[in-house]
Amino acid sequence: MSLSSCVVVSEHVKDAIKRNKPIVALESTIFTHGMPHPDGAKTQLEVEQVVRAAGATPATIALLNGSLVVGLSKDEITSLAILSTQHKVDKVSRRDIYQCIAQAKNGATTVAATAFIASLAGIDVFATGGIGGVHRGAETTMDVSNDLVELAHTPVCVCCAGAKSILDIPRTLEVLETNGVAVASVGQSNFPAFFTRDSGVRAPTSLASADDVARLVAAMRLVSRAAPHAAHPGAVIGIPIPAQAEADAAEVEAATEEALREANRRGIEGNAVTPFILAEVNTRSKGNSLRANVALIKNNAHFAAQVAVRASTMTT
Ligand code: PSU
Ligand code: MN
Repeated sequence: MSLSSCVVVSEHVKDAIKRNKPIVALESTIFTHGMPHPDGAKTQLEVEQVVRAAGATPATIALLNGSLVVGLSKDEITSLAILSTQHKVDKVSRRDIYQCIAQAKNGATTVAATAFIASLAGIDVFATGGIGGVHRGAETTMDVSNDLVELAHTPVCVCCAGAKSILDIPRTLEVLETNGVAVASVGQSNFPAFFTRDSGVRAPTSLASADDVARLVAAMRLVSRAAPHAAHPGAVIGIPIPAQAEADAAEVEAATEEALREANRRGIEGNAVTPFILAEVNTRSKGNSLRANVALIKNNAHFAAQVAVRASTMTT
């Protein structure tokens, strides 16, 4: 193991970095642990296409044989998805990275691990479905996603559809505030709720367009450059799911309640909670949650690509 094999940036991403072209980082847990097979791999390849069509370079991030890879190829995305059906892909958040490298394993990166690896490669615009957050009942379980901690010291702008209603959204926003993370909703005053457009909770800032978000990214770059040795927080941008793709809130809520009870009954814990709930909600909503999930991730990828394109003209 050497430093050069630790972080591997693929040729197309290297080229985009060298030429100061816009790049959008994409995570891998969403398609290995967040969606059933083969929908996950299919969606990921389509999401990459959405990014390209909007003029940016997609960089899907994962650990392959213990290397941190930035910019998976189509074949690598497909084979990671297949390996995950054989339980040969770990869900990797920050705490799991060392062990995954040490054992030369394959790992699908969460928002936290993806943001960290993206920032190592100098990429600071990132699209995903939803971020992890404070779980319901966290006042006793203390289940707070590592995503919220990583974003406290990693200046990456995460474009997402908010946080799922499986989470406690007001407390998630509280912890983001505690951690100094910039939070904004797009086109409305309330933070979105993943499957539905409105969480009922006001976002600290509301921005009108990708242009406004690009200006925020430019400011984040400026501050990071002003104090290069300090840690800097990132940003979470909540983009509401398109109205025509919005799920039936009552149906998803009922499915979520049942899934949470089932998780409790089966004693599901730790990093298995989020994948379990996502799968249960999908089954119980008869695929409606998956359809909404696919639509919103593509919408976020399109938005993030526009942000990356605009931001690349604002900073050098
Ligand atoms: N939320 C989703 N889909 C996902 C995830 C969250 O709607 O796939 C994944 C992301 O990778 C996120 C991770 O970073 O779950 C959070 O897991 P945990 O709650 O264990 O921190
Ligand atoms: Mn957790």
